[in-house]
Amino acid sequence: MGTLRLDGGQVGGWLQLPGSATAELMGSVGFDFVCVDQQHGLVGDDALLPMLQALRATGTPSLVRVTANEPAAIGRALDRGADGVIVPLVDSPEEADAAVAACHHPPRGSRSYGPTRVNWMGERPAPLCVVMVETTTAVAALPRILEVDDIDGIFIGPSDLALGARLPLDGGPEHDELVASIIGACRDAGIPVGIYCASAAHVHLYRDMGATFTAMMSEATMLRAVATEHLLSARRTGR
Ligand code: 3PY
Ligand code: MG
Repeated sequence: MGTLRLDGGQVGGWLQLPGSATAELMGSVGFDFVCVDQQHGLVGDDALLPMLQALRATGTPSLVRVTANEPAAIGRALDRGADGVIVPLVDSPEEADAAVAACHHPPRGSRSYGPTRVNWMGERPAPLCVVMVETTTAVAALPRILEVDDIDGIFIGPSDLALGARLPLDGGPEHDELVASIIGACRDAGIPVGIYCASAAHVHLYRDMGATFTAMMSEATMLRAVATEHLLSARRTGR
């Protein structure tokens, strides 16, 4: 079983469709981790458990992007055996501290003790708490967010960031500058920093800016792109 690390150029996969078979398939590809997205993906709590089991069977560490910065959502993902969580829309040090607290039992945090599955999974490292910076409010608060104890990583949401900053969704120089400033601040603070990538080219772009980890677009996006490409190619007249 691989250990979840986010500080050394890791490239992750992203799952939005419920199903243990696609989770197992993506786990078999060799990603450094795979994130199951409960915020914008279609994965409810009942589908989450078999997906985490499938990822574990392939030896791939798992992250879950939870629905919201709420202790119940974070606790349910961790009780099902996620190696860490990505918490969306964290705007302040107080919200970041609440996310960290929800990941850890007392004395560090306030996570409730209920080791149902975790009981038979054996000894494991403490779960990682990754908070998302994806609003202009969060960018303004970033220096103070980075001072919160026990944050294991920052994850940038490029689309929400663009919407909030009134920038084009497909990026551009101003968006690049904004992302580079977030990455630079995280690197200066010694905190792993990652970003969601719409293509392999974006992985290279953001890695060159200093991102320590990246997550590639979801299996749903990949499937649709490849299906469309094959259909267009099949319908093309001539060869
Ligand atoms: C964003 O781009 O806002 C994201 O949350 C990516 O998953
Ligand atoms: Mg987002």
